[in-house]
Amino acid sequence: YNIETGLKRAIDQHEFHIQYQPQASLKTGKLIGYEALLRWQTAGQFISPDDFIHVAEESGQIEQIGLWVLKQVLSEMQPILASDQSLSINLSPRQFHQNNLVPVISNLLNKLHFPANQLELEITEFAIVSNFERAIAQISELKKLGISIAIDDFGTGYSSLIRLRELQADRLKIDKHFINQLNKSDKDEQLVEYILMLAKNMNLSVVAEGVETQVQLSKLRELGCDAIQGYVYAHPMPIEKVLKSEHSVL
Ligand code: G
Ligand code: G
Ligand code: MN
Ligand code: NA
Repeated sequence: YNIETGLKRAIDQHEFHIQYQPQASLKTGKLIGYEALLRWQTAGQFISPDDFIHVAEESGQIEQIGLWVLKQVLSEMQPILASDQSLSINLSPRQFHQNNLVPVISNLLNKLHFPANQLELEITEFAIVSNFERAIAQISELKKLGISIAIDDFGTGYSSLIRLRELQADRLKIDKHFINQLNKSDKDEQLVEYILMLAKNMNLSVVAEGVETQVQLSKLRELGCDAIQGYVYAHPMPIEKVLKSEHSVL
């Protein structure tokens, strides 16, 4: 199966949909927002974004796909999202560095009446280090619109801590690899502790990703982490389920 060829038809054939994964505050235990996660089902099978995003990134198809995601997520969540909740959307490196990204997003927010201060864009460390000067400028423009910025997969991308300070990001998302190792590896526990200290020092809030167990949860609480996302709270779910669900408190 050729992914690039398949992707050419994916939008027109309605093969994409979005799932939403709830995030909870560790202070209040309450739902604070959702991350939008792209899903592709084609020829009867499910293909993971891990397997197609990089293909779309290299072929350039990501610009069109990314635009579809933005439109879809902002329009379907606009009537649903409560005013104290946030919505996070992933941007690939190429999409993030796209020239017209800021005006495109600005126009979409206006047209769809989506409040900019409830939108968070997730950018990987790689997108930042691949062109640091441009990343600073792009983030600064997005923030002028009122949008928040999260650094995704934090801890995997070797971004320099000093340079992190220049970025004006709002949140760090600790990669699930480190969370998975909590209570298995002392080194990873120290690393998580260190990331939390660093974040506090820079006034960044922290979300731990891929939290699966109560043990991880209480460890993160003890370490002062702000929020979590993971199967222990909720799995990614289709919009119909977001509409119907009454969210449990952690
Ligand atoms: O939800 P899942 O584990 O399948 O996601 C796998 C990876 O795909 C994650 O790293 C996630 O950031 C990425 N991803 C999911 N949806 C999107 C999207 O809409 N755009 C981009 N660029 N990446 C996405
Ligand atoms: O964008 P990012 O790389 O952060 O994507 C998060 C990924 O983690 C998504 O693919 C999502 O489906 C996945 N995920 C969410 N919660 C859990 C969890 O508790 N455990 C594991 N293993 N994966 C998770
Ligand atoms: Mn993400
Ligand atoms: Na991540």
